[in-house]
Amino acid sequence: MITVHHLNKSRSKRVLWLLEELDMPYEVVVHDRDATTNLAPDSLRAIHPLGKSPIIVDGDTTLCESGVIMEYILDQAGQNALRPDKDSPDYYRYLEWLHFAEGSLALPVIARMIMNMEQRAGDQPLDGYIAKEIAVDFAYIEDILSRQDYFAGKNFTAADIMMTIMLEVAASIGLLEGRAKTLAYLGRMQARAAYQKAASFG
Ligand SMILES: N[C@@H](CCC(=O)N[C@@H](CS)C(=O)NCC(=O)O)C(=O)O
Repeated sequence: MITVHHLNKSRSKRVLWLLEELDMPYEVVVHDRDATTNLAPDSLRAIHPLGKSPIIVDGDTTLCESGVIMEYILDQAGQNALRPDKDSPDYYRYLEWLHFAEGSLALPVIARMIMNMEQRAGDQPLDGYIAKEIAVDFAYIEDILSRQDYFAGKNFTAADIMMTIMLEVAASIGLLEGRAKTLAYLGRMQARAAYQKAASFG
């Protein structure tokens, strides 16, 4: 059985959400962020040298990186639920969004969040880079969601789970203001029963 090492308020909600959507059995070990630094505790480093969440353990396999973990779980599920068939025209669109969440969107969103916390908004050249990335990325996302219900097309996929968690962070620092389609999409995702079960772990 898969063990999910879950850090509160973190990307491991993606993994719990996916397992809930697939109705797969799993165990959860909860790790709490350090109250002062907000970083992961040493208990996560004991599982994997990077000490970051999510981490899963399944028998002899220990994996980090949420996108890879999503693919691993979908392979274990042994069906093409929650990702398009490989010969579908939506397949590479699905992979694009699955990777976009961490490969493109995470850096400007997380950097902006940290700069806001440290009251360093406006520091150049980083702030200029972040502002440009955020403007381009969220205009693109709003356009896609004005034309289709889900990132990979007509169906809900694991790419929606990857994207939603980063959109939540973006919403929490006001980056979705005025993005009506993106906000409506976020509300629909958060209303899913499997999302709510995952969110109940904190
Ligand atoms: N790209 C990685 C990012 C992992 C990551 O940065 N996780 C954060 C939580 S969202 C973390 O563990 N932070 C605590 C720390 O670095 O101490 C993924 O998608 O899994």
